[in-house]
Amino acid sequence: MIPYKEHEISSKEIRNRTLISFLVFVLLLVLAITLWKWLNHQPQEQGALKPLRKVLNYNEDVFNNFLSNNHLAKTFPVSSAVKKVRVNGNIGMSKDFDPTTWKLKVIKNPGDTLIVTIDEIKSLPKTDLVFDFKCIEGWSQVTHWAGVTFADFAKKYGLSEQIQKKYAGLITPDKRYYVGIDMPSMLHPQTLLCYEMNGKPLPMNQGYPLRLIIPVKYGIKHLKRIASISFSNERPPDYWYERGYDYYSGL
Ligand SMILES: Nc1nc2c(c(=O)[nH]1)N[C@H]1C(S)=C(S)[C@@H](COP(=O)(O)O)O[C@H]1N2
Ligand SMILES: [Mo]
Repeated sequence: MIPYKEHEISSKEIRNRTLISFLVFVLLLVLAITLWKWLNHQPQEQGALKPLRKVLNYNEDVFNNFLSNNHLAKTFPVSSAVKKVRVNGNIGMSKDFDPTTWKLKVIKNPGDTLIVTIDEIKSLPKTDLVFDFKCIEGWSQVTHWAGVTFADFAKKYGLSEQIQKKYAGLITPDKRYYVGIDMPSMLHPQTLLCYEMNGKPLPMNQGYPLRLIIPVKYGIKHLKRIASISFSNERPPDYWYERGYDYYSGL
C-alpha cells in the first residue's frame, strides 16, 4: 500500500469547488447552444450545411488520396451469389421507356456523339464479377454481374482524349437520375458497363439493357438504365450529391 496523507477538506473548499464545477457547466452549455445556433444559421451548400459540407469534402480528399484505384474489391465464387437480388431505387426508371429502340449515347465532345448498340457492347470482351454490393442504407448482398469494363470499352472506341478528363457523367433516358464519377474510378478494372445478372440479361427493374456496376463505390453510384455518358473536368451533376451525400461515395 502506498501511504497517503490525509487531508481535511473544509466545507468552504467544498462550496468553492461546487461553484467552479457549476460555472464550468454553465459555460459549456452556453458554448454548445451558441455553436448549435451558429451551425443552423449557416448557408446550405449542395444539400448540406456549409461547415458540414466542408467536413464531407475533407473526407472525400482523404479517400481519394489513400485508396488506390488499383486496389481490387474482394470477389467471391459464383456459387455464393444470391439468386433473389434485391431491387432498390427506381428513380429515372419511367414506364414509358422503349428498350427496343435503346442505343447508348457516348457524348465525346459537344456535337460529336458516338452511338453504340447493345449487340456491339456484347461483342466486346466480357468480364464476370461477383462482389459484395453495398448500399448506403446499410444492406449488402453478394451478387453476380457481367459486362464490358469501361476501360475496355474506352480502348475499343478510341476514347483516349475523353478519359483524360476528370469526370464522367451518366444519365437515365428520362434524365431523372444522374451520377458523376471520377475518371480513376471509371477506369478501375472492376467497373462495368453491365448487361447481365446471374448469367441472364438484366431484369427490367435492374437496369435493362445497360447499367453501371462500380464496386469501388456505394450503390447510389451504380446507375441503372444508362442513356448517355459524357466527359468533363467539372463535376457532372449528381442526384444524391445534390441531396447532401458525399460526391465520391467511395468504399
Ligand atoms: N436509375 C436508377 N439507378 C439506381 C437507383 C435509382 O433510384 N435509379 N438507385 C441506386 C441505389 S441507391 C442502389 S442501392 C442500387 C440498387 O441496385 P439494384 O436495384 O439492382 O439492387 O441502384 C442504384 N441505381
Ligand atoms: Mo442504395
